[in-house]
Amino acid sequence: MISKDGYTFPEEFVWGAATSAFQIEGSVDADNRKPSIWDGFGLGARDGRNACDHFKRFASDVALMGDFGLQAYRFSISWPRVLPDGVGSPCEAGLEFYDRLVDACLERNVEPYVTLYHWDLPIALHARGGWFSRDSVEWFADYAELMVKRLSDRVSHWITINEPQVFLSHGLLTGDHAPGEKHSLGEVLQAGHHVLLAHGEAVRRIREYARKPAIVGIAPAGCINLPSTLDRANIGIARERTMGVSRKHLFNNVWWMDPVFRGSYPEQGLREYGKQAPLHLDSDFEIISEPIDFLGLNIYYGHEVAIENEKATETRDLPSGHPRTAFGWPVTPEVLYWGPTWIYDRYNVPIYITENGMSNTDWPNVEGRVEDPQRIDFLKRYLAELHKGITDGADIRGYFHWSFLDNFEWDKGCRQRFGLIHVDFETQERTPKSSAYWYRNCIQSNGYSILPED
Ligand code: GCO
Repeated sequence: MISKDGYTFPEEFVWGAATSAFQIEGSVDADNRKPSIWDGFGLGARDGRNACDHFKRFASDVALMGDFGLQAYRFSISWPRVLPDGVGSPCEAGLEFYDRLVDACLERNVEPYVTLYHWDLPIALHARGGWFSRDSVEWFADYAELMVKRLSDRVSHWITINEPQVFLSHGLLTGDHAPGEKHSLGEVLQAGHHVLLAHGEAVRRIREYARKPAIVGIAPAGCINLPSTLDRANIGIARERTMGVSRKHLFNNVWWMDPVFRGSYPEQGLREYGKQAPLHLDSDFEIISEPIDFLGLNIYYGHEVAIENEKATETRDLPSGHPRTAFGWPVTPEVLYWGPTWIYDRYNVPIYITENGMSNTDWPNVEGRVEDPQRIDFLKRYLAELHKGITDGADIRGYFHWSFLDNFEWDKGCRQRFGLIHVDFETQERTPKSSAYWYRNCIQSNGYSILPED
């Protein structure tokens, strides 16, 4: 139990919330915006067209962020809104939208954290090979340069790429996300190499063109394995799995972080992937490992690992009554202790939790209020574990709750509600949930209020 005396998060700790362009903006046909790979894919063609109508309602949404005390807001730029063809002539109206969004944030003392790529690849670039083409490196770097030149007099914090593991795996291996293709692991790892190169080139452009000192990061999302008991052997195997590569999938941490922070793919990963490993030039890693300032971690839940009969087993099936979110994800608060702790120990770079949250079956009650005690309990438990990680030495600089608004959850449409603010997608009415009031107190007390009531 955390003692109340002197309990705080670090003085400069940043409390925020996160969204992404395609999940909230809507107005997919505004001005000269052209489609992304998500516009015509699955529920993107229906629920993504309006989403939260944020393109039109951004001013009142940012006012809500200010009312609820957010210190920072992580949002992404819609690449096809500012560069309809992905490259070439920018769309001035699209750029002006982000000018106005950033200005609204600054007016409410909400620090903007800008993600450059949150999955909405312009369809025109997909048609030219997308991430499979090594040209994607220059396409993305030119886009990054455009945005830094436009916003860096007011924006200091930049995140290049959100979750390469997820958009590459779901989009190009299993096909349940846009563009809905099924390629070989080797082909997708080659595309992943181009994504890492694009990250590095973008970092170089940010450093070259930023009009005030830029603080740059990347936000991968790998699997965190959890020890089923706290004995050394189980902790050891959980750490080994969390910091290792499985040839079965892309959802690991080190394959995507080692090139950025250590300048090479991990040896164990090269052995695991074998012939599937991407072709690359040695000079590639000079680009990919262009120094950055922080590592964003998107962490929601973990899988337990145990040693049984001297063999590590992934005990996926927690007890059937174990708390789960509306998505069916297990509530595993300790993931915010073990994940940042092990990852910080390997890379020793400042960490932001750039996403953490839960989907819930929220709706307004007969009095018109949206009560979400589960999300409040979720926050108390996860933040207590995060605090323990900080106390044990991990340099964790901030926490962005996913998400500020209920929004479009990719292949699930708008059914999975992650917001602190409820959105009625028919009327677009916003209703702060009880968790939004709780989170405001948490921010105002720099975390003190997460402590269990006496
Ligand atoms: C992700 C994405 C978000 C999701 C969120 C809930 O982590 O998958 O960054 O866009 O909406 O995580 O699944």
